[in-house]
Amino acid sequence: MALGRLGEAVHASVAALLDAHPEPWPDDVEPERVALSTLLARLDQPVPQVVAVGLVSRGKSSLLNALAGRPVFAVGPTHGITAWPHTLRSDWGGRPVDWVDTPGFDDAANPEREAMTWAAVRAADLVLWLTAGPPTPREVALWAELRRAEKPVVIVLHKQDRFPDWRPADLRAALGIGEDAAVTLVCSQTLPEPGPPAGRATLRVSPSHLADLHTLLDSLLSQPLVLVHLLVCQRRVLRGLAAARIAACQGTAGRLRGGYLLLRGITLGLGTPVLLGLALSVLLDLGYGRFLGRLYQLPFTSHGGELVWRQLGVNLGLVGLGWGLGLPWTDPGMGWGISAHLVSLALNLGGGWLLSARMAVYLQKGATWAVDGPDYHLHHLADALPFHSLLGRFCRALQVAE
Ligand SMILES: Nc1nc2c(ncn2[C@@H]2O[C@H](COP(=O)(O)OP(=O)(O)OP(=O)(O)O)[C@@H](O)[C@H]2O)c(=O)[nH]1
Ligand SMILES: [Mg+2]
Repeated sequence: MALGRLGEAVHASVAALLDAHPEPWPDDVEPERVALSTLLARLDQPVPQVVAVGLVSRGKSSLLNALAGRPVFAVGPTHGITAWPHTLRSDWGGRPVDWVDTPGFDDAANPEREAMTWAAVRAADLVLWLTAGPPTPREVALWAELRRAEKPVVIVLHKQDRFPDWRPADLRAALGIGEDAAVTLVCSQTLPEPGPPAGRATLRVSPSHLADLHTLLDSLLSQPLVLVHLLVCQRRVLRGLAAARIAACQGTAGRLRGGYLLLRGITLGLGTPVLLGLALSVLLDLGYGRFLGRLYQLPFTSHGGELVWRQLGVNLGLVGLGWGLGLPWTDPGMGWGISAHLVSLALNLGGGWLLSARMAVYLQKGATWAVDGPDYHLHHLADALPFHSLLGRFCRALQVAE
């Protein structure tokens, strides 16, 4: 699917979701709903938001000044110069981009700053995580937290003048980042070239110190970062709604399962002829799935259905096995005649119970895989993006990480 058409399809699907869902939204989904409507509005004229994060004094403000081409963000040698997030819009190869500067995560004297930085991360489409030299324990923990934020991340090995031997492979090893992880590492430094007259706010950074980052951003900022962000957010909303609906329907779902198992037991466990048993097994299993889907208001999708289909097949096998145990060649003298019915009953109830568990998991996981759903769109988007690009890898990794 072409990117333009994909964007339109995503827009329509998200708008329909926001319109269709009756108020009030579940409390835990409400923040994501607000984020989703903000992102939908941003999609009309997408300006990517790039946030720089890291511990204090890693050079976040210096780097953003260099990228924006203006000394706008305050810089200083002491910790905690940036007190709250600031945004600056500038031009990148003819396209607008919003650079967001943030306070350091580890400003112990001002713990509220960390929360502000996480809020900026949640709102951003791309994260530049600045590190300088070998990671501290806080940075190791931070990597795990950043991964959970579901953002495309560029790790910047900054201050290369001070740590010239500290290379991406070293940081990968220190943080345990595999080659297949959806993250890109680049080296940079923004130490101004010597010689600016004292007291004048100048910004003279050698372009070669930022060359790799420039090349990477040239490619990333021309890709649909806002669209991907919107899809990730829609995914969280749909999952939240599915979980809330499933929790609200627990009582009815339990009764539905009880009725299904009772019917399975009565119709299949009492010496039913084999062909009738096989037909009834399929009808009961599919009928149960259909009712459960309606109850949860979740679609039947192609995603993750294999386990359910396999269980359906296993259940047919169990009907055959139960019937076979009741045949005359089994030894009636050992009381196997009655036991055969009990075994057949147990087999059919067990198969039914397993199917009900698998059906619930399948429906919940499939909540985002409908034809106009976010996982379906992310799947197509990943195909449309260059295979090795950070964004393409990010889209694919989201679906593998399930
Ligand atoms: N050696 C070296 N110093 C740098 C580099 N980039 C920035 N600095 C210096 O590092 C110090 C901190 O830079 P900032 O840009 O203020 O760092 P920050 O991460 O925004 O700091 P906070 O806002 O306090 O969290 C300043 O003295 C910068 O001049 C670099 O590439 N190499
Ligand atoms: Mg700063």
